[in-house]
Amino acid sequence: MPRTDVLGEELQRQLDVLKLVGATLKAAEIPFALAGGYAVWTRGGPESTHDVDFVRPQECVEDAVRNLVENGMDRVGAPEDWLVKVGRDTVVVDLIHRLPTGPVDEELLVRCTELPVDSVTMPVMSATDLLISRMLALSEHACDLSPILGAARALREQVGWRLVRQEATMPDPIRVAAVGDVHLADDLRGRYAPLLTDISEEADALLVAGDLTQHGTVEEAEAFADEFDAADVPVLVVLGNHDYHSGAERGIARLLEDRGVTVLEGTSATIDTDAGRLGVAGIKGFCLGFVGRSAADFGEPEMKAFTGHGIETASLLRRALDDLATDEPDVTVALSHFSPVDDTLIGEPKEIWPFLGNYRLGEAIDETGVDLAVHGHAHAGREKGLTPAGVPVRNVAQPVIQSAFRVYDVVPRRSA
Ligand SMILES: [Mn+2]
Repeated sequence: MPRTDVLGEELQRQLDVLKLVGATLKAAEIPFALAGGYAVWTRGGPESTHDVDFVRPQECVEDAVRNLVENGMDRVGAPEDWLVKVGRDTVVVDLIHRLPTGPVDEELLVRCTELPVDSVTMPVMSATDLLISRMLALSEHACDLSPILGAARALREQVGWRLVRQEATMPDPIRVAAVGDVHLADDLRGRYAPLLTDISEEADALLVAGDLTQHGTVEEAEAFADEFDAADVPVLVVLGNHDYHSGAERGIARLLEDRGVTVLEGTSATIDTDAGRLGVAGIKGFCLGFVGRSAADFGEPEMKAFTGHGIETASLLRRALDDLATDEPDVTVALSHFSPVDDTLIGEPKEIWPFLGNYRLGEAIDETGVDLAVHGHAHAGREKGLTPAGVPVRNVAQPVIQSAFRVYDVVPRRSA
């Protein structure tokens, strides 16, 4: 039975035009390929009654249109910045030079295969490219999944799914576990270790946002190291004000480093995970307050020292973040003890906000491409906040999160 007998009239009219276009471009030796619904149909997908779509490089547009007009087609409408339209009878043909994946180029055409389209053999876009283009064309305003699902089901064995996943889906997040203000001392031994044993199933790294100890003694730091030894992911910490209380902060840092914990103080570290490279810049930070209600670098030397230290910690954080950027992390986290924003302090008495955070830390975060800011210190604050530029901030003080840690998914920014 000739194929035409089983096809609808509209489909046959479109196929006739499609074959005319294919044969014309082939004869004129213009590089092209069949695209869109008819390419899917040619490869075994559901029938299409939409427009007829072809792709061809932008530099061939005039050549293609001239040849098609000489062969009985008409220009339709004005050219758009990604296609020109030609037509015959009621059938409209899109000649596309830019797909959602980018300009139609040599590489795309090389990936096409020659297939018979109702008796005319012509290059047809690869199933993988077809699917990726369709997925990337989805938007908030055009989100009909049924044609994609129909195509995906019919062409599943022709599709390079790894490429689809790579090009048309969100990358896997890097999973950052965090807690702060664990205030370890001998009385809390045995409390954390059992909860950290299998943390690698949930997270790629564990950040601790300061106040590891209660009174800042090396013995307490040892209790911390013993408990957090149980974590089977890298542990990165900053110290908090409690860890400075006994003047033993250097001894604490040394002990922790000896026990395999990374201590950040105006420094940064990177960790390569399955989902990409995690960069963490850390600083204890200091008091200062927030815009319009902050300590001023004015008056007594004591006041200048207080303010100056707050300002200095912020510039150290900024420098650490700048240095970190040269390691090209996929995801950047700023870790501090003091809060970079007042957003997460809501719940704390306003009178003490200047002692809980430092807006200059927030400015450093906003100016250096940070994806997530994590802090502690505000035991009565709230977990979630934002910097003025919209960077998510998480107050992971243990009394706030009420658990051994919280895990945050941070998605790598897509490399252009
Ligand atoms: Mn604390």
